[in-house]
Amino acid sequence: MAKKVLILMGSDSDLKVMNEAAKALHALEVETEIRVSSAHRVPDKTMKLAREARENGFGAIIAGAGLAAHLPGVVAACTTLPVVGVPIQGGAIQGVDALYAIVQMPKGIPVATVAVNGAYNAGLLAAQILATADEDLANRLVTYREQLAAEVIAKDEKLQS
Ligand code: RP5
Repeated sequence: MAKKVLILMGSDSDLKVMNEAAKALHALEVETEIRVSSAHRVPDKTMKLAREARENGFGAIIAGAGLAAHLPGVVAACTTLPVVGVPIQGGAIQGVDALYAIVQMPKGIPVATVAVNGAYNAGLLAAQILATADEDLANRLVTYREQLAAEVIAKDEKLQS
């Protein structure tokens, strides 16, 4: 059975950004589950979601958080599934704090970090991870890349006309 992607976020205020991850995954026909679970407000729930993710059919986790963004690291500590972290823009320094918190994981517990608000790329990266063991998904990713290339070529041709 095809693996799903668990999309976690620290607050429902992150939802607008994190929906982009679901959008990327749904376009590639990957099933998702979206959950709000703060690492500091509901730590036990967060750790349970991460610990049970593999047995619940997930092949990768995307975790988005803002400010002192420890959610992706806590999630990564509780599972050996690959975790993609999304720093969310906001607060006094507009997500630079979240970026540093997520990208600077100490040796041993990695989190693959995308750009501030880079949830769409997080979705694509999670799909690419699943595609290492799913040839149909790998083919859909090739089609997506071909569409991207065709769009750039069409824009260039329009400029020349
Ligand atoms: C983090 O704090 C969340 O991920 C969110 O980005 C930020 C603000 O949360 P709220 O105060 O909007 O719930 O935990």
